[in-house]
Amino acid sequence: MKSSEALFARAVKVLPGGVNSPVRACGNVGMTPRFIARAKGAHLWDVECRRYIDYVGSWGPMILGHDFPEVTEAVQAAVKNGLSFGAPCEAEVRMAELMCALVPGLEMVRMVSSGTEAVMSALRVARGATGRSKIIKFAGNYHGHCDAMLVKAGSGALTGGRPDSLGVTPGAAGDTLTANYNDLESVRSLLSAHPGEVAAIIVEPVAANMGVVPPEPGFLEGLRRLCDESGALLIFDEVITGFRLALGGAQEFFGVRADLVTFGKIIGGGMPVGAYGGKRALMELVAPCGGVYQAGTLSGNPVAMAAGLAQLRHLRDHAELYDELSKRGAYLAQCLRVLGERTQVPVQVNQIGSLLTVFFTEAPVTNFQGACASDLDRFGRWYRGLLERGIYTAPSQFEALFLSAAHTEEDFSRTLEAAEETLRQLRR
Ligand code: HOZ
Repeated sequence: MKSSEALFARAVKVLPGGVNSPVRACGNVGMTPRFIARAKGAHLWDVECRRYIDYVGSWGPMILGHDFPEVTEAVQAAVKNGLSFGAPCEAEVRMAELMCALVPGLEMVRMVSSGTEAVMSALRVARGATGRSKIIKFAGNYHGHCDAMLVKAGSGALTGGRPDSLGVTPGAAGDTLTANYNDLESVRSLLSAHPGEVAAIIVEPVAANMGVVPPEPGFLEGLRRLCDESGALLIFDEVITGFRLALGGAQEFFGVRADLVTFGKIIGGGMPVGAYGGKRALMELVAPCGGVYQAGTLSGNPVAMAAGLAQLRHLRDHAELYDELSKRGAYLAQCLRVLGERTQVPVQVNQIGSLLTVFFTEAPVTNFQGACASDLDRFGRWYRGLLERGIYTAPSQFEALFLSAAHTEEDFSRTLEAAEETLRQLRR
């Protein structure tokens, strides 16, 4: 029989760290990764046929669960007509129409193949539109791995303890300014230190790559105001929150409008997709309409579009799912807090909608410093304890747990049982 250990031993010889994306290597939680053979609904099976309740959901896109029939059938039908044309197809028009109908303020959208690509392109549009160079980002926010965004980055960069990457030149990072999440004053002082120079403020409207840290009341509204006053554009990176927090993403959820929005994997239902969009006047700057160049052979790929369309249509037609997911998220978070008290392990459970993170610290986590105060040794033991008990979560303190519509009450009670047993072990 195959084993994850044997596959990993082969993998490290031919893939850096044995993986194609760092966090999943599981090194920081003192493990080697499980190799996954298949997935269905809320469950994953590894190559040794062990079953797990999945709270990673491919890092967000599987909001309806794995192998969701409408999505799988749409992919199967599309595949029969060809895998890639490198030419326009009807599905990409339908996809853009649907996204513009569902997302507030979205008038035009450009499909790309990943969230990283979406962000780097949106930044280029912002610079092209304003004629300015500097970008403000927030410590612990993660916007993919384009050079300019690997400054105090969250997610895998933070997990590996290197929020600033090697290989990024001072030139590429020199126009990136870093503010503190949930701290408008830090943004104001950067804007006053660089008058007329800031092209955009880019933010994860709910930070989910330093663990989940929701915005404090007034924070996003304040960013909107500061952008309006300074002439900078506001970019919401909705790679995680788009179509997850609400059908219209964080803009709908918080009632704050961004100028440009980036999307990622969720709009592909599990296929590799991203997109960026916004007001017509901004998006008409993109080639071939305007002078901001951006291109991609796989952009608008017919199979990825078919998967994404099926998922977004289902979400549109069953929008009540969002309330249900939020209730389940709040229930799980509350139960975990109670378990923390019962077992006397200090936990902070941050939750919003179907996103959740357990931090191991006494103080509420509202920013990067707070997230970094979490006890990482405890987190590692927490991760391993859950995994041993069949619960598959992100192998990093600085990522989110994702709930899906496929999780059942039985999944939750098994999860809470595993959580209680694990927390009791953490006390020692
Ligand atoms: N670190 C990324 C999620 N925020 C991707 C992790 C992966 O796919 O391994």
